Amino acid sequence: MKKLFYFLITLIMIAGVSAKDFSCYADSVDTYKPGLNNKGGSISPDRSDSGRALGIPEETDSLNFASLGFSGELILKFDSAILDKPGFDFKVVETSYGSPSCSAYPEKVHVYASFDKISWKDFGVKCLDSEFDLDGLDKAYYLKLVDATDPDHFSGTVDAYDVDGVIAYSCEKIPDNVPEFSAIGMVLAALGSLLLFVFKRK
Ligand SMILES: [Ca+2]
Ligand SMILES: [Ca+2]
Ligand SMILES: [Ca+2]
Repeated sequence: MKKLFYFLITLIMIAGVSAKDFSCYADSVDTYKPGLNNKGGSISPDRSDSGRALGIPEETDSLNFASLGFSGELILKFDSAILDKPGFDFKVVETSYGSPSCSAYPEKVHVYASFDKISWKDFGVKCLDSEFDLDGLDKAYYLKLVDATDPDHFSGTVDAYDVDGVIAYSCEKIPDNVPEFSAIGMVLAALGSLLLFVFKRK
């Protein structure tokens, strides 16, 4: 009976600290090589701050993005890898004011993912906000976004695909880091500890 009780307490505590999937966002900029605008000029500083592609995408009509410029490139690094789970694994969020359709405003990006920044999985070209499935690539620490916008589709001065940020739907834990506890997990762990304490006092 005593052994069974200890076993149950252990189970509760394991359930309490077991890792839970969590979403994450790009942590750092590895490479930013902005292209030019469609008139051959440089992208203005307020539209080429690559740090604006990091963290939680704001998803607002504001200067929340880094423009790629035509044929420009951005490599984003994740401290904890994006994992391949069933279905889509990450979403690239683009900023175009008023959220136009792709046919109305065809800003496009060629997306690649990599575990080691040496070998890249190619996801092809997508338009505006787009979701991606790692589809067999177990995990990815790097995403490479290369502008693939056709300047002939635009009048006025434009600077191609604007990266607000990336949402990874499931990320691995960082080794030697503080584990992420789910709220219910923390309650279970506390309950397990309390039971252990009370039982031991008897
Ligand atoms: Ca997947
Ligand atoms: Ca845009
Ligand atoms: Ca942003």
